[in-house]
Amino acid sequence: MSNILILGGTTEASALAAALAERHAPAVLSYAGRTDRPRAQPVPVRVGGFGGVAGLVRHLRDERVTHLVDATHPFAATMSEHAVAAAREAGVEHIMLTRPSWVAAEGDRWTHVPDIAGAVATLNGSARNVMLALGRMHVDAFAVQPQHHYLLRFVDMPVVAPGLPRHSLVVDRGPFTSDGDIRLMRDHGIDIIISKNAGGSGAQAKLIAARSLGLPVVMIDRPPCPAAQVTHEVSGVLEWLGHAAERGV
Ligand code: 3Y8
Ligand code: NAP
Repeated sequence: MSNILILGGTTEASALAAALAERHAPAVLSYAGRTDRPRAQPVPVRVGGFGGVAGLVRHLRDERVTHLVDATHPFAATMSEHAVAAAREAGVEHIMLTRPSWVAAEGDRWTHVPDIAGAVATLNGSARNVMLALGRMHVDAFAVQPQHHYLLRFVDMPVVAPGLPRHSLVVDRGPFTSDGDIRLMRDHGIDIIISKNAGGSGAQAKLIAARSLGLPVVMIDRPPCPAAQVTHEVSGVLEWLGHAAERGV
């Protein structure tokens, strides 16, 4: 009998949890605890770090986990590395459920940079209205470019005010819509967007909005992904679990 631990925090993780709940497969979804009110799930949820690789190994053993699904965000690189190492040490099956990187389409004006520092460097020069659609964790890196007016979008109201002298803050959680993001960009006179190459549909609206407004996007490429079995579909996880065979899906 499989006992599944999903490392969550993405649209795909939530979709997998729903599919497993439908099949009454024993599964727990794990959040780091970064947001105040994470989305409710149709399977039991645990919140908080494990305490590094050793902590995750202990958790896998104590909870008798048989299958570990890393469905975290492509930029959650530390969690993904820990998952591979801990699954190997604990002798637990492991797969990554992730989404393909976004690829620039006709009409996109993207500049690729390798990381946050690369994105900061593209903002040298005179003041602009920048949509910094990276969430909360990397805002301070942009303090070396204080000349711009930044539009920030956080999931929760921050306890400490963001360390950028000129900024507007929107508190909202995705998935977002392109109409909503077009309105937001027009209201704030945005002339450049900074984005992570998250992939998926939940954060894609801003790219569609940028394309229709003819705005440039600085696209931060993903950190390297650990060597592991990977699927881009929930069905790929169900097959890996052997559910597809059972239910003929
Ligand atoms: C805590 C769980 C679901 C999952 C929904 C997806 C889509 C909406 C779009 C923009 C980009 C950003 C951010 C974003 C999106 C989905 C997905 C996604 C981007 C929640 C969630 C958790 C988090 C953590 C949060 C980060 C932040 C990043 C905001 C829940 C809502 C910018 C990533 O304040 C903080 O510390 C927040 C940090 C990591 C990145 C950052 O650096 O700030 N996500 N987001 C998870 C946990 O505790 O384990 O609260 O329900 C999940 C989702 N956010 O089930 O519907 O699948 O990607 N999340 C990015 O893509 O750049 C917003 O504004 O355009
Ligand atoms: P990270 O930098 O890769 O991980 C840092 C530490 O956070 C991990 O070592 C682990 O702590 C803990 N952690 C991360 N994800 C966890 C999970 N799902 N369950 C339990 N502990 C977790 O991770 P991150 O980038 O901060 O992402 C945190 C969460 O936000 C993840 O669920 C991710 O899917 C979600 N998210 C992140 C982004 C993003 O842009 N980074 C975007 C959307 C959603 P211990 O070492 O103590 O075990």
